[in-house]
Amino acid sequence: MANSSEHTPEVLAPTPGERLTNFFKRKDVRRTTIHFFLWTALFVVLGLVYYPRWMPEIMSKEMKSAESIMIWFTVISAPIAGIVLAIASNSFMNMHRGDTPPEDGPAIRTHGPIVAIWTVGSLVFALVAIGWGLIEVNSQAVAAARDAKSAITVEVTGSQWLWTFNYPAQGIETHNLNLPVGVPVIFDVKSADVNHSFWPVQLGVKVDANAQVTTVIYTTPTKVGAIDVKCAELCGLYHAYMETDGAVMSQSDFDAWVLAQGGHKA
Ligand SMILES: [Cu+2]
Repeated sequence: MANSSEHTPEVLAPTPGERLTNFFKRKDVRRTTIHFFLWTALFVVLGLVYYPRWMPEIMSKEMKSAESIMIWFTVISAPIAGIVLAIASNSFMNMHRGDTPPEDGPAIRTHGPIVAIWTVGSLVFALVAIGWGLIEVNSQAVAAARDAKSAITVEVTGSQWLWTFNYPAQGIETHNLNLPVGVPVIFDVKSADVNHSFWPVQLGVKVDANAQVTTVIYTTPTKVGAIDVKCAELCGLYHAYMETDGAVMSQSDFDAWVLAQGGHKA
């Protein structure tokens, strides 16, 4: 009697390479891949070319660093947005063309290598962001210690819904944040009531304003120009209106402004 296996056609499982080749032969996959490259290119161009134009004016080293990380994270995350938008846009066009949806493949949430790639990838992103931040904060602290003698101190108080700036060495208190260019500034930040967050936008620093503890941030304005000061912590009904403005100006303009406020040279 012949072995029964001789009569049963053997079905060979495709190798991983063949599976991948077959996958990219599918019309929907090829279309989605083209969409993926288009979307990714768009976000890379947005990040590298348009982001710097849309960002607020860079008026300190800290703001330059903040801009750099935003640009690079836009570029790094472009392929991720590319995948999601490619699937969405191709599905939308399929619907428009009246194509039937392709057969659903096996679920990938239990696929070891894919889970490993996205877990490690996310971890690397998070570690880069944390490392970048720690290096930047540490370099600020080092610079603050180095420049403490020449620095100007501004005591910032947030209250519902107003910013108040006290310049102890100059003996003035105002609601507009004016600073001399090129002089390191130490902001001692606190709150008179609820939690706020002090954010002089163009200077690229931001810190919580708490009632119980004074927080300190440090920057050196590098450019003359207008600055916006906002609150970046939801603090009640008029949080959105808790903003003021100010300017980075030449030392002589700053001295004249201090005198006009009734203060004196430090
Ligand atoms: Cu607020």
